[in-house]
Amino acid sequence: MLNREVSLALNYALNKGFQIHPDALKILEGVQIEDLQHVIKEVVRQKTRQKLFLINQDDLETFLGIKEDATLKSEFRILSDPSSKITSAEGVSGYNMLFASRLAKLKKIISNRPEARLLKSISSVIATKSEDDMYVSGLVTERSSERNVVRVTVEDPTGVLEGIVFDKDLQQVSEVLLIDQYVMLKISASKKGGYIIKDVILPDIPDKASNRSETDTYAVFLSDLHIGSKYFMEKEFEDFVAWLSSPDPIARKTRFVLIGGDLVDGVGIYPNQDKELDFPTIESQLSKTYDLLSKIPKNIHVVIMPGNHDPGRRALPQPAIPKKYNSDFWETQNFHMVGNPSMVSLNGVRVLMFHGQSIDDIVKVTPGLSYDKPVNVMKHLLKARHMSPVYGSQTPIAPESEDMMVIDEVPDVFHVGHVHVIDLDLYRGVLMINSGTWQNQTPFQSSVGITPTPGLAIILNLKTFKVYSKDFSVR
Ligand code: D5M
Ligand code: FE
Ligand code: ZN
Repeated sequence: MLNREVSLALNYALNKGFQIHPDALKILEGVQIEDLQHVIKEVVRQKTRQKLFLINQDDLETFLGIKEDATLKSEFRILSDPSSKITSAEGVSGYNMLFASRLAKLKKIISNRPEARLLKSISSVIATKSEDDMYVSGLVTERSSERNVVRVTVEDPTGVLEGIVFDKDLQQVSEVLLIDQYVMLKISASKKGGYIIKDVILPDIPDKASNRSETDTYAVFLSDLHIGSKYFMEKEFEDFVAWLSSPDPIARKTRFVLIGGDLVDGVGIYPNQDKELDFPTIESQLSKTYDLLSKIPKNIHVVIMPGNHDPGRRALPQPAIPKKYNSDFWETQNFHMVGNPSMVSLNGVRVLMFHGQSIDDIVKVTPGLSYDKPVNVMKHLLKARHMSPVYGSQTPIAPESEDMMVIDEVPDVFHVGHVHVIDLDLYRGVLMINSGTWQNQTPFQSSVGITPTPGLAIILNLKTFKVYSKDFSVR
């Protein structure tokens, strides 16, 4: 059904003896209502002068200045994806391999630091009993604060060492260490026995200039659609998808849409979820999702990564949403199904996508971090060079032989979701984006005090790194 304004514009042209190509009609539908009459009259006037009585897509695009830019680059590549590497090692030996891999990978990362040359194994440090400064590294196994001191215990394959932090500034760094996170410690043996921690060195990321696209191509960052939930904002999301086909100059240059997990609300994810669902099965939720996403123009790469509400497996790393639930996603040319976490390249800009499940564990135990500032948690992950360090809390972690949650390569953009709150910041040249949600506040979220920022799309110019947000929420 054409809306009234488009019908009026169409009739105006038909009455002047014009034919209108169906593709041109699509463009007219995207023009702002108040501009329609002006646009059609001008195009008719120009074409009458040329004595050409067919109005096609090209005429309108030229007039509106939105002609598809053939020089605009849109190169998509998947740089890393856990899906094919998932082996599902099992049990205790699996976890031993996982932690050995974590230690080896992070030790390699920290080896760029000058102090790393002085690293000794924990057993050899214990054996020497020297009062000189020494360096050890390992995974944090305990951390406690009491009576003005902070204690930290680390473990490497040779042994376990507990140290005490007296320095106030260093206590602040130590207090936010996460269990199972990798650290390097500068220590010395105290005269009374035990060890004093004199420095805490994190793997961290180096300061660097980011890779940029050669052309003004745009990418949109989304997550947490929760399709199937009663609280999914269908109308707003449809408006967003329609905007991608509109004459808006940024929409015309958008070539990437990244979805960072929780596409669907899932089934049996939380108690009594069935009462909050519009679509009661995974299959119906995914088919609704496909209907909505397949309206995204075909010249846009759509990257689809799972979250904790999507099917596949719950434990990290998660494989891409399996084909057996809905093969359409896998058979659509411009759709790219990736696991969680994945690194993709958009015109050379490297984007690390991670749903963000571990944020729950980290917020719970870390002073100063909260759900309303998710980028601060993301910065913590970048410093730790690990996306989900804490084992045995809320976030399930699979016993893989390789720890794929280590941040091996430093991205240009770190895209996370899960928290349902839009947030942005820059850390050492890395643009951190938390992409919010398309689900209204749920009763659960309101009971735990989470105020989401739904219905906003974050849009990045991949050349200038200028960030825009577009609000589709109806207030
Ligand atoms: O997560 C939606 C939001 O709810 C996000 O901010 C995390 C938060 N969340 C999820 N589970 C919990 C628990 N168990 N306690 C506190 N906060 C939580 P989503 O993954 O979309 O359900
Ligand atoms: Fe979510
Ligand atoms: Zn989530």
